[in-house]
Order: sequence, then structure tokens, then C-alpha cells
Amino acid sequence: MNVEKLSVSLPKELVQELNKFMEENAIGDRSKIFQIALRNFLDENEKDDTVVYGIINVVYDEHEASRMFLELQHEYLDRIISTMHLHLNERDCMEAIAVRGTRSELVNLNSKLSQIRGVKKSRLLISYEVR
Ligand code: NI
Repeated sequence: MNVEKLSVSLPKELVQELNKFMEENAIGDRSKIFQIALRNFLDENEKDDTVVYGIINVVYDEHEASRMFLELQHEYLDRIISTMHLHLNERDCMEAIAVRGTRSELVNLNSKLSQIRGVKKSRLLISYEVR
């Protein structure tokens, strides 16, 4: 593998947390963890025309977010394949939204979802690239 060495600055607490995790899980290769984290970050944020399948995982406050949340899903109806809804407690809900579209479209949808008031978390997992 062709590698390049980088020097990065991180908050001390984050490094301590990482070191503790590596120790507890007997992981010796810090570079591997950064590679995985960066790959996930780029998958979630890179924009291109590759058609992909993925899952958007959203946790939201039903009272605050429901209307906007549904409107946005209707706007993207031809990108959404299926949705699973779970009631977490009296107010909070989780949805796993299976999606298909270009990486750009799905990154934009995830970004819009995460900006809705009452949405606590929205993550896009790219599962498969159509080639
Ligand atoms: Ni619910």
C-alpha cells in the first residue's frame, strides 16, 4: 500500500478516549482506526454522481420534527425505497430509511434531515455502489 504520513492535531480528551479504547480492545494499529473513520466521513460527505444504496438512520423528537420530516421524505419519494419506524419512548422516534440515488442526492438529503429542528441525529451509511 502506498502511504503518506500526516501530522494532525486532536483535543487531548479525544486522544485519551482513543487510547483507552485501543487498550481495552487490544488494538495496536491507530492508523487503521483513522483510515476507517476517514472512509466513513468521506462516504457520508463526498458528493459525486455514483449511484449508491444506503441507509439513513434518524433519531428525532416526534412533536418537534414530524411535519418537516415527513414533508422532506415526500420531496425525496423517488429516492426512498422503504422506511422502518420505531417508537423509542413517549417523544423520540427512530427511522431507518433505505435509500437509492446518487451520492450527492443522498448526502444532501441527509444534510437536510439533520438540519430539521428536533432531529437529534442523522447518519448516512453507504452500503453499496452500483457500477
Ligand atoms: Ni414514533
